[in-house]
Formats: sequence, structure tokens, C-alpha cells
Amino acid sequence: MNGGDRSQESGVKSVTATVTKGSSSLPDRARSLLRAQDGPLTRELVRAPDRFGLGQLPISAVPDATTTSVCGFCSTGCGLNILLKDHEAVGLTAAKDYPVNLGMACPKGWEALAVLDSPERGTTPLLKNEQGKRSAVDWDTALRTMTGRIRDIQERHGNESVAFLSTGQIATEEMAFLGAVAKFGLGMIHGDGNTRQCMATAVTAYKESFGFDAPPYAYADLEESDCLVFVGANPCIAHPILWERVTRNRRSPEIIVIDPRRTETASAATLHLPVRPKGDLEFFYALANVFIANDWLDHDFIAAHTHGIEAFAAFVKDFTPDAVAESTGISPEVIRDTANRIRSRERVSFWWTMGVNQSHQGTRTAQAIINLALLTGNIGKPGTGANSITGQCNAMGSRLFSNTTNLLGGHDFKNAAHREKVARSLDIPVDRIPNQPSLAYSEIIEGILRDRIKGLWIIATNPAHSWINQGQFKDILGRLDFLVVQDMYSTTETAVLADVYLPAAGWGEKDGTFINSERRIGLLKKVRKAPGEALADFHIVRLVAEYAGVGDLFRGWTSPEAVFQLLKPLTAGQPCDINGIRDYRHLDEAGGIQWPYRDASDDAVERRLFADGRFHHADGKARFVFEAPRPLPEPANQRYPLTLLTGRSSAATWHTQTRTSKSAVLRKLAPQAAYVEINTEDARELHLKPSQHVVVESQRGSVRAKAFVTSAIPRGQVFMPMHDSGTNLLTDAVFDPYSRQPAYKACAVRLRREE
Ligand SMILES: Nc1nc2c(c(=O)[nH]1)N[C@H]1C(S)=C(S)[C@@H](COP(=O)(O)OP(=O)(O)OC[C@H]3O[C@@H](n4cnc5c(=O)[nH]c(N)nc54)[C@H](O)[C@@H]3O)O[C@H]1N2
Ligand SMILES: Nc1nc2c(c(=O)[nH]1)N[C@H]1C(S)=C(S)[C@@H](COP(=O)(O)OP(=O)(O)OC[C@H]3O[C@@H](n4cnc5c(=O)[nH]c(N)nc54)[C@H](O)[C@@H]3O)O[C@H]1N2
Ligand code: SF4
Ligand SMILES: [Mo]
Repeated sequence: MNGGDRSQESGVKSVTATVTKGSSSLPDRARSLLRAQDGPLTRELVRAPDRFGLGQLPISAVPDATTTSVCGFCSTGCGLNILLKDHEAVGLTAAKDYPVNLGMACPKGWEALAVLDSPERGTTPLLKNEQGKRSAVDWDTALRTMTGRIRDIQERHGNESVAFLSTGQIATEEMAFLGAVAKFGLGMIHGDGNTRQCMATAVTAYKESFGFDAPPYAYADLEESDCLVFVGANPCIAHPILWERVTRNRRSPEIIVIDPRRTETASAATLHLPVRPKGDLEFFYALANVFIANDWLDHDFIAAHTHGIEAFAAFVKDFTPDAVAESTGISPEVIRDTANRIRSRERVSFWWTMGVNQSHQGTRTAQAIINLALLTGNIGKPGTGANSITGQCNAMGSRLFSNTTNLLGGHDFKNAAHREKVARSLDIPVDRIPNQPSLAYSEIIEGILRDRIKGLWIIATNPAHSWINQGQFKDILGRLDFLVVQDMYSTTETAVLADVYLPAAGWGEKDGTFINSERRIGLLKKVRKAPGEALADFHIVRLVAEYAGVGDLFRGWTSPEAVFQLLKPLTAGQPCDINGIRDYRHLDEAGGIQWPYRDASDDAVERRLFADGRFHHADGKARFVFEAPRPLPEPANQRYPLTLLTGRSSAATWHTQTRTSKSAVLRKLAPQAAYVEINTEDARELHLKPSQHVVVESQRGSVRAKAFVTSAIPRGQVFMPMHDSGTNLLTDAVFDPYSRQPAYKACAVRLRREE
């Protein structure tokens, strides 16, 4: 089977113009250097998946029917055709007619079914005894134990002494049910999700700037832009199909990539700006300075649709290109040249991801990007926007419907009218709705340390690998009286720590919806039976409610689709209004539907926000938000002279690898050993040879890795994939003060040859 339609030939200029002083511009060499192994580039993987063993059907499996589903890994939200035999999935192809991916998929999508078959799947609940040994128990015992212990802790220490950690990786209906049962049913006050590690900064930035968490774009903007600016984003690896959409752009776009490392994406850009880690804020203030000094502004847009230009203009006066050259690592000429390239193009779009969000000053950096879009009127029109790309398949669902930071449907726990509305709509007594927002993830963890949180229920996230500063985190987790972990696999770093482990069905084994980066709600379907006694998260939550004696509150929550219908009226009057969507079938037939969607007769396939220039603040105007930059919390120093960056390293590897490590094909496509990228000159000084084993140390821990010597990372910096569990032994638990998102991408380390 092949991969369906390949994207058309590139309309993108392929010259790599790395303009920073001192770095070489050898595109071919760079192409080979930036790869962590001698494997294929992502674009080769996407364009000829069959060559790499992706999408192969077992010979015995002759499908007798097909159905559709959206992919359950990244937030791109590709449509897949699932091939069925006797109602069970036997293979899949990338959907040609789905508006997101147009017949393409990346390796993870092709292998989405393969990762479901593994001896590491949980097939029964497990209970840990006092000696720490886990043994299989039936659901009745597991649920009795779980709800009994939770009730017991709550009786002794108060309702808020038990918290939950949700996720952006389960269906919207499941996370809404989880958040509702935990808070309205079990009386928990605190619950957060792994979206804190990922999207909190974008959420906070949008709320303050636009008045609502509203990424404004449609993927079509990638094709309709004249100039695309990617900031701290590596879509070639992390959102390969979005990158394919960029290559379909027929407008010869300028592509500017701002990333300290010369990534696969940076190599394909027309301009790569290797900014100093966290220098982006000053860089964007300097761009604003140049735009204002030259009066390259959209005065009509600014006057009609924004608030605060005078104060912002006065603020950026000092951020001249000369003043920031040192802190950004970008020369004044290059800053001016970048400004000129941006202003000479009519449709400019800005795209940012974790290089921005995971920073001690992430919120203000995201807003500095938003400010530039506002100054130039690049919003609400085709090919424009200040666009945060989400990460997990349902990060957007989690932002609106997890009932953690926001009350269901993007509401505010502190707002009495909102609580009334939700209570009435769901027929739940209003006094069951907390009148305060949850503690943030980091505060929940701190709460354990301070004896405030005694019990924790973790669903579909693996923080014993992914949370920052693991040494400290594991110590804190060990202080809990009671830990429940609900995961597809019983072997994750977090699952093995649990007092009670609950085996969950995964993608492909249950129904529901995900919301992708462009706000498109897509349908996922049950096409396989879950192994053993594993249950969909939806059913587990329902059982927890029954065993806790609060099932009556949720009588209407009978199925994912029933919950979807319950959530719809909650969105009335909200920017994310979805009352025009009739049902699941409507979603399926339409190829997914983007919010807002108020009117069922609206048949536009794609929609972007703010075409009318009206933002979500009461006065309809967007805000310029800014603040003086703050120093790096842990700059490189004499003892730890290198700055460690972390992130994604391969299109075939997902996060903590619980899923992608289960596919033999994916394992072959990604480096298996832990490695650290180090600059050629730094390696020479340390007398390191390529592939030599080294020890990377920070103040918090040390790990072994192979040296990957490359000029694609600047001197003084090293990079390690987040996929290896050692990486977060090194990272430092610092957070953006507004979003409370962890700053995973800069701490001080040193490196030595292994003795
Ligand atoms: N294959 C694969 N795809 C994924 C995922 C995965 O695990 N594997 N995860 C998904 C998720 S949840 C997310 S959130 C996204 C993340 O997607 P991305 O954010 O694109 O991925 P990262 O590699 O974390 O970070 C992007 C880049 O930020 C750069 N960076 C670090 N510090 C700075 C800085 O100070 N300034 C600038 N400008 N850049 C900096 C890094 O060098 C890196 O290349 O990917 C999603 N897609
Ligand atoms: N150093 C460093 N650390 C990072 C990052 C970084 O860039 N650098 N990035 C951060 C980011 S952006 C993110 S999003 C996080 C991701 O961190 P995690 O959320 O911890 O990563 P995953 O491996 O995706 O964990 C998801 C878990 O849910 C399970 N699962 C999958 N589907 C289901 C389901 O349907 N039901 C249930 N019950 N379980 C399921 C999987 O088996 C897996 O154990 O990592 C963060 N950590
Ligand atoms: S790009 Fe993302 S959504 Fe599309 S197939 Fe790959 S992992 Fe799935
Ligand atoms: Mo993420």
C-alpha cells in the first residue's frame, strides 16, 4: 500500500541563507549534519512512507470495509482511513479528502495501530501491596480501593487534599467527564493537565492580548502567506504535515526560522536566525522598534482595533538593534534586514511553539510576537496571524473542556454568572462548582511538599519522565499517601509508582473528538477492542463516579456523543460556540469543523478569526502587552559553562516513548541511544570524538549520552531530546510567572568524557 497523494512540488525557495557572522552556510553539509543519525529526512519519510516500511498491511488482512478517524498523536489532526476486516482495524491510509492532511501522514500516523499491540499494555488493574509488589486485581477491588482511599484522605484532610492531573491526549468528552466527576462529584478543587507543560503560555498570552484563548488561523494560511516567521518551532520534526502545507505555498514565501539550532526546518528556510536562548523577547522588541522608527505601521488597524500603542512605542524606544545585538546574538544589520523582509511582504504570518512557550519569560515573548502582528495589521486576513501551534492531539480540547484552569467551555470559576450557567446547563447544584480556579501543576506538586495534597490521580500523562527536575519531582511524588495512575501501558515510569494502576483503552479503541491546532473538531472512532479488561477512560470515569456514590449527578453522561451534546449548550455566547454542529455524523461528513460554528448552514471548510477586527475584550480591542526582559534564571557559568536546550528529535518518536517505542518500524527510524548535540569547536576543546560517550551534568543530576558533534548547534550550547528519561534529571524547575509553564529549554550544564 502506498501513502496516497504526495504533496505537489515545492513552491518554496530552497536557498539557505544563514546570515549570522561566523557560521558557515553549507546547505548540503548542514542537511547531513543536523540529523541525529544517518536516517532519512522527515520530508523523505512523509513523501515515500512505503520505502521505509510504513503503512504495510499484513498479507492475510484483506479489508472488507473502511471508516475514518483522526490521528491521536500530534495536534495537526490528520484524517486517516481505517481499513477494517470483520469490524476490526487491520490497516490504515492517509485520507485524501480530509482538509488537514490531503492524503499525507507522518510515520507516527502510519504506525498508529501497531503501537496498540504490546505485551506492556495494561490488561487488568494492578494494586501495590505494602512491600511495593504489584498484583492483578479485578475492577471491583481496584475501584473500591481507589474511591475508599480518596474519600478517607478527603475526610481527614479536606476535599482539596486530593488532586488530579489530566491530559491533552484523551478525547474532549473524556476529559470533560473526568474534570466534572473530579470537581463536581468528588469535590476536588485542584486539577491541572500536561497542557501546562506545553500550551499554558500561549493560553495566557492570548487571554491577555485578545481577551480569549483564541489561536486565530486556519492551516490554509500556511499556503497563503508571503512571509512565514517560525519562532522556536521545528515543524519538519514536530508537525511534518504542517510543513508539507508550507511546501505547497505558491507565493514564493520568505521563510524566517528563529531557532538557536540549525534544525531541519531552519535548513529549509530562506533566513535562519540563530538567536541566543531566550533572546527572542529583545529581538522582537527591536523589530517593533525598527517598525515604529520607520513608521512601517498599519495606522488604521492600530487605531480601530488595538489599545496601548503609545505606551508600547515609548517602551520599545530603547530596544534599538544596536542595544540588543549582544543579548540576542543577532547583529543590528540582520535585525534591520529581517524587519525589511517582513515589511516588504503583504501577508505575514508568525508561528510559534515550544522555543517560546517553555521559557521563564514565555508569555511576554508570545505577546511580543502578537504585538508585531498587531503593529502591521497582520491578523484576520488570509496568510497572516500570530499563531501558536498546539502540541498534543487534543491540547485545544484540554484548554477549553478539561475543567482544570477554566470552568468547562472556557468559563471562569470565579465568575458567579458562569457557575450558574454551567450548573443550570448540566443540571448540577451550583454549590458543587468550586468558586476558585485550580492550583497550577507546579503548585500541586509544591502542595505535596507542603502536606496540602495527599492523594493524586494521574490520567494519560507520564510526569515521572516529562516533568522538570526529575530528582526533586520523584522525591516529592514519593511523599504522597496515595497515587492512582490510569494509562494504556502498565510499564510507564509513572505507572510503576502507582498504588492503584488502571488499564486504559487507547486511541483506536474508543470514540470521541479531538480539537486540532486550527480549532478543528475531528472524530475518532473505536476500530479495535482494547486488550484484556482495559476500559476507555470514559467508562473508567463513569465507574469512579458510581463507586464514589455520585453517579446520580451524571445520569445524562451516558456516552461520548451524549456528552458532546451536553457540552454544546455550554459554549453558547462564548467565542468557542459550537451549537451549529448537529452530531458526530455531521462532524464526520464535514471533514471536521472548526470553532466557532454557530449556524449549521455554514458550509465553509476553513475559517480564521478576527476578520472583522473585533477581539474578545469588552471594548473589542486587542492589547499591546509588554514588560522588561528578565535575565536567564540559570545562565552558563564557570562551573557549568554550557546552556542545555531540550526538545523533539525525530518525527518517529513521541514524547516519553511509551507509545512509539512499541513499533519496530518507528524504532528503526529514530536514534535509540541517548545523545547530546555539541558544537564541533566545543567538542574539539573537550577532545571529544563523534559518538564518544560523555557525561552531562547540571547542579541537579548527571546522565550518560553519546556525543553528536555538529555545527548545527552554536558554540556554548548543547541539545538533548526530551524522549530520553535522563534529560529531565538535568532541567531546572523554573516557570514563567504568568503561565506557570516550565522553562524546559535553558539550564546550565557541563560535559565530560566518560572515564
Ligand atoms: N515527532 C514528534 N512530534 C511532536 C511531538 C513529539 O514528541 N514528537 N510532540 C508534540 C508536542 S506535545 C509539542 S508541544 C510540539 C512541540 O513542537 P516544537 O516546539 O516545534 O518542538 P521542540 O523541539 O520542543 O522545540 C522547538 C525548537 O525550539 C528551539 N528553541 C529552544 N530554545 C529556544 C529559544 O530560546 N528561542 C527560540 N527561538 N527557539 C528555541 C529548539 O532548538 C527546538 O528546535 O510537538 C508536537 N509534535
Ligand atoms: N525536557 C523537556 N521536557 C518536556 C518537554 C520538552 O520540550 N523538554 N516538552 C513537554 C511537553 S510540550 C509535553 S506535551 C509533555 C508530554 O509529556 P507526557 O504527557 O508525560 O508524555 P506522553 O509520553 O505523551 O505521556 C502520555 C501518557 O498517556 C498514555 N496514553 C496515551 N493515550 C492514552 C489514553 O487514551 N488513555 C490513557 N489513560 N492513557 C493514554 C501514554 O501511554 C503515556 O504514558 O512533556 C513535556 N516535557
Ligand atoms: S502529523 Fe501528527 S496528526 Fe498527522 S499523522 Fe503525524 S502525528 Fe498524526
Ligand atoms: Mo506539548
